Amino acid sequence: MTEKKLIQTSSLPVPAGSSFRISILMTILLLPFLLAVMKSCQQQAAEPAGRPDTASGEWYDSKFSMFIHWGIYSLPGGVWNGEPVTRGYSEQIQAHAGIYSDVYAALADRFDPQAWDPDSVVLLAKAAGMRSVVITSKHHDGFCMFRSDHTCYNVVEATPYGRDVIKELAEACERHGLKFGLYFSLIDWHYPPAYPISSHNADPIPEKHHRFNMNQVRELLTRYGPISELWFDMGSLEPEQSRELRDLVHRLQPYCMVSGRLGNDMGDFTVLGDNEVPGYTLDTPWQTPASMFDETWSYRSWQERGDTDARIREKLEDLITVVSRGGNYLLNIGPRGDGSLVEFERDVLLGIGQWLEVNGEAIYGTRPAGIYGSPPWGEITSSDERLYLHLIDPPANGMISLQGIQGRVTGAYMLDAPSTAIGKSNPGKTNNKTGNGNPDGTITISLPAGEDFSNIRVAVLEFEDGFTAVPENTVGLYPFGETKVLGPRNSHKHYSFSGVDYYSSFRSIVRESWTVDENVAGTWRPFIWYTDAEKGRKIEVVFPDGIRLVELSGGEEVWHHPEGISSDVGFGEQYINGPHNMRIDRITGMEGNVDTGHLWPGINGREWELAVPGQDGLTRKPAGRNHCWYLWQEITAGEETEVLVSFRRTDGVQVFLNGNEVYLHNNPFKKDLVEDIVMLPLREGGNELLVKFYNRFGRTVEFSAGYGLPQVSYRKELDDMALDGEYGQQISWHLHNPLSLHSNMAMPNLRLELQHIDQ
Ligand code: H79
Repeated sequence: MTEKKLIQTSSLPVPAGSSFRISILMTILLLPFLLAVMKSCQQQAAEPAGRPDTASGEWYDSKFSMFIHWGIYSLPGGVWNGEPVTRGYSEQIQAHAGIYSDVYAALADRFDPQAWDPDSVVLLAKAAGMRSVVITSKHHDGFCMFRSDHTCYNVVEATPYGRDVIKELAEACERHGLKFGLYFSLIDWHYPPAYPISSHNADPIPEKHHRFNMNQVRELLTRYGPISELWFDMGSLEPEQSRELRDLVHRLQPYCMVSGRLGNDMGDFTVLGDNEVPGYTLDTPWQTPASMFDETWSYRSWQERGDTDARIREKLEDLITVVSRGGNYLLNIGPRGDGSLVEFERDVLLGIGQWLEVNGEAIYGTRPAGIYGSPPWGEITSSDERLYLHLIDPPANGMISLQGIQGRVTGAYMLDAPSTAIGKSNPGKTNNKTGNGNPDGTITISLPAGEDFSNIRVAVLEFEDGFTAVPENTVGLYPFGETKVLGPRNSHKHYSFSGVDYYSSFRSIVRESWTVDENVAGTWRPFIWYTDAEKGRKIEVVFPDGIRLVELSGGEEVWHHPEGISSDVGFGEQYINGPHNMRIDRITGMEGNVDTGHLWPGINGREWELAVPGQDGLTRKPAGRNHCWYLWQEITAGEETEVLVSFRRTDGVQVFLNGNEVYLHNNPFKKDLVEDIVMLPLREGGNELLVKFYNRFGRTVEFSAGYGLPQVSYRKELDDMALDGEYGQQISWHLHNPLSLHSNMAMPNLRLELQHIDQ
């Protein structure tokens, strides 16, 4: 089943209705930041080879590539014994039609694709505006489209065709100036030491199979010239296996980008779900793999293809949306078993190519605009001096207003007709929200009247000296007498996509930042606050005047409930509900705001029951893989206060307080039991706690939400921070030497207190 989701920006602890905006400066600063983190991660790794900055930079800028699913499964094309196989993808027909392995392998005897022409495939990719081609070197069926010394189940030795498909396509890419990448399945239905076929394709990889994969990856990276990306897929590897494969690729080809489907956050770029278009911007290199049809990746003869123009439009919108959130779009074709291309797919690619021919400037090399969420009329990409407004659904009156953009617009025109000026009003740049001119940073444009906007067109805004997208959730430091607190409730979150394997991946927080909404100057004394959840870890606190490397230890103890927690907080019964088949970061029918009222009296027909914990406080419930249990509790507070809760659990936890997500984390090291300590900001009166406990690898979920832990935070002074009065000054923090670029910070209770020092 292909997922096709526009995930709503999940509820964050901010006032309802506010939309975040982040500074474009942040976005511009982003790439060097993540490259630096990448570097520091690699310094930590055992392997000496690092990923040169240019590799991820070029990869990040390329935006659009061709994916090809082609193998011996293309011969039956989704038909077995004369019947269409409707279950599963056609590249997995062996599993879904229940074909004996010797019968399936005999397909190779018939593989003689005389219509395959690598040059015309590469030229099609080029005409589509794609910057690289990524082909299946080996899919789950284990059949290799390259010559291998480690199995003769390969195109050169086992087919009448007898030619090395990977080699010839690599050469064609080289000839026509496109980059070349390889898909490689980590599972294998033909290799006896591997796990047998399962329904989910995410089994562990036995050691012997892992060695086999290592050997084949070595072949792929030493025989076919430069490989731009190695697209590992599926399986569920141990952290050490993922690391070993990643290090092998880095050592053999320092410029090759590794896909996140390798698991355990070992990818150089992270890969979202198939066809998943996220509703949020990610701050690390990422990609959406997209199939032409939801039902299959490889050729399916009986596929209903529908209207070409509608498909062009759909894929173009996804390309634009992915790019506006910082990602790359990898769009698939599935050639026939004889090597010919499907005309429909070719036409779709050519249609996208035509659009890019005119509008490519708004795609290649661009960055997200730094405006959080999407405007109602489309998407925005940016370069240093320009904003590109992709008009997917422009308003009938042609009036578009952009809020929160600071900068002087010196030109506005349609990208497909640069001589047509667009009406604009922009009172000019201001550096101070209390200053003159354009206090809200509002820019209004009126699109040329009487023109056709039924196809996606791009309006360009040109700025003199660039622009700043002013975040809406800025923090103010006036008046100086008050203590200011920066924390998760007023931060801007920087996301990646993290996980142990395909099924356990979720939106991770890799950095938090705050933008000062005034051009203030002066000196502040900063105090970092942390709890036992963060104790012992190291963070980098980035102030405008430099970075502080902070070890979270020592400092003064501050007790939150000196009279005892139950003196001012009341805890209701804990109710539980489950099991539900639910991914780690999804909530039944409630993407976006979680109104727990919807959960009563039951969830999907299951009633709530009282939690009955064992001696150790843990509730144990049977749960299949990817199943979860919910816990609900009412907490009443005499006044606004904070309580520290200890959550013990197995593979994942997602915490909502009063409908807002306050915490989400997985189990990166596959421990038997993980403890998270989360500070809940309670409001006066009733509060609703809803927690989702997720199982990935076990047979039960074990969980508790307890309040018996010491209600203490630690407050530690940092070196003074100086602000120089520039507009848009930023403060941020991230982990020092994280396991990887994508690792969840999982530090929900960090706070920064700022006290102004009178000079
Ligand atoms: O190569 C493509 C897929 O064949 C491969 N990844 C992409 C790029 C892939 N293998 N497994 N999965 C993706 C995830 C498995 C999804 C499943 Fe189902 C959904 C397994 C069971 C439900 C749909 C129906 C696919 C198989 C049966």
